Amino acid sequence: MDTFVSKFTLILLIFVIYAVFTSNEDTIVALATPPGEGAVSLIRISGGRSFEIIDKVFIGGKKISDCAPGTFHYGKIFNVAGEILDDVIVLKFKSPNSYTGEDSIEISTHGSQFIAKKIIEEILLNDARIAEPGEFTKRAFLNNKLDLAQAEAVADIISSRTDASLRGARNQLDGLLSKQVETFREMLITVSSMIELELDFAEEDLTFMPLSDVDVKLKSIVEEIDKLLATYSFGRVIRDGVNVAIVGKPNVGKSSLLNYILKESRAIVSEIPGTTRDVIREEVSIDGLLFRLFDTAGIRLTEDSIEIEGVLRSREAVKNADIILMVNDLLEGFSQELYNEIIDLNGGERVLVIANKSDLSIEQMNNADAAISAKTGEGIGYLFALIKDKALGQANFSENTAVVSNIRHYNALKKAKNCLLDARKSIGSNISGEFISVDIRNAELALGEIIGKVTTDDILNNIFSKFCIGK
Ligand SMILES: Nc1nc2c(ncn2[C@@H]2O[C@H](COP(=O)(O)OP(=O)(O)OP(=O)(O)O)[C@@H](O)[C@H]2O)c(=O)[nH]1
Ligand SMILES: [Mg+2]
Repeated sequence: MDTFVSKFTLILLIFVIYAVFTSNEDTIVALATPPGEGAVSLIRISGGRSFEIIDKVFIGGKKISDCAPGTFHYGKIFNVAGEILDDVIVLKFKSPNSYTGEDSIEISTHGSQFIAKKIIEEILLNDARIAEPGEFTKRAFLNNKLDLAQAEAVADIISSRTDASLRGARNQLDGLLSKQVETFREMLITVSSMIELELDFAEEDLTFMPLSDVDVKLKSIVEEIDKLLATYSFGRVIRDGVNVAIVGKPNVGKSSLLNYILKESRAIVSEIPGTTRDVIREEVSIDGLLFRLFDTAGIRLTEDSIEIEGVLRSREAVKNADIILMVNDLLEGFSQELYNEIIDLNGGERVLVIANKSDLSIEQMNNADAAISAKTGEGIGYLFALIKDKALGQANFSENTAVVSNIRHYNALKKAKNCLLDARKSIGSNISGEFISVDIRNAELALGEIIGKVTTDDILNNIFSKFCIGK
């Protein structure tokens, strides 16, 4: 027995040592600034041998390994042949007080891609390896500097192009969503522990939490999850922008509207119907929101094979749009036939009916949501207010509200909600506590996926491979 135990301990020990070494053994390096010429380039090194490596290539006032953490040092980087590669500033971070949580070095060089490449090559010769995309952030996650939702927010911050998307990503990086999810998880863990405790003491007939109380708790968590789920349409819009398809019959002024919004003559405008054949896609930021506009070919029956293809593409644009601007010529009136077709393609919720050319007539068009003139700009401000309202929905959003903007988080929340609904159903039909607690545990696991309490390599690789190298 003893020998078995000691053998087992030995195997365990070897396993632990192996795990520790393989997880943190690699010291990684990458260029953190975009490739190309600039004022400075920043090279990042992270891992257990960062200080040892920098001491081999850098000569300054003193050895970096002897310097205090959080200090920067001027000096020169040399190659193995003893040639100077560049004058640099080296910043020292000591674990755990760094982005990755590991010992790290940042080297600021002159902003030349060539110099950066030479320095990185030198570092690679000293037993570091090139970082994979997102590996610095992945290490930050693995070292508990960030949870998974926050790590994803880092990617969103980098890619954000509007005030709204930046604010949304900041909100997530600051941990608003994570905190909410964590609260739900803790509540669920408490509830399921109570139920499990009760099962353990089944013979004593003790009650730790009556099922009616459990049900009340689950109900309130489901309601809170519903509130979070409801922020998704809003969150997605602020993160990804709004796809707006401009559609209508030929010659109603779709391209004129696009040009007016862009303040440039982007699409050809003519009095000949059937001018636009392709879908023209442009982006514009209005009031801090990103709009992706799609000007399309006028929809009509035609013999012209190119125009037929154009009309097919118009229909495709309708299908993929968040908002459809159905443009009508005020003088010709509303096209019921086209409206029906649009509803068939994408439902009625997303359509705004527009009467264009209001400068030509004082007539009103029944059932128009907005009357505009693509020539004078009249009514276009109001139109954008409508578009924004429709796109953002009724979300009650303040700086301190958690917002779901990522489909992965949305799906996990839905999964959690469904598990809780199953648990409530079981409570309602007096099914054994074991089943109830399994559902609650599953809900808790689904929530754990959001912040990375439960992950698989696939999930992590999928998330971090979307980052750039050096982040
Ligand atoms: N007066 C007036 N004319 C307009 C207005 N909008 C468009 N037009 C004119 O209407 C004609 C058609 O405009 P376009 O913008 O090319 O129309 P379209 O819907 O893109 O047409 P297709 O690409 O052929 O489907 C042009 O002669 C424009 O100058 C408007 O608000 N007022
Ligand atoms: Mg056009």
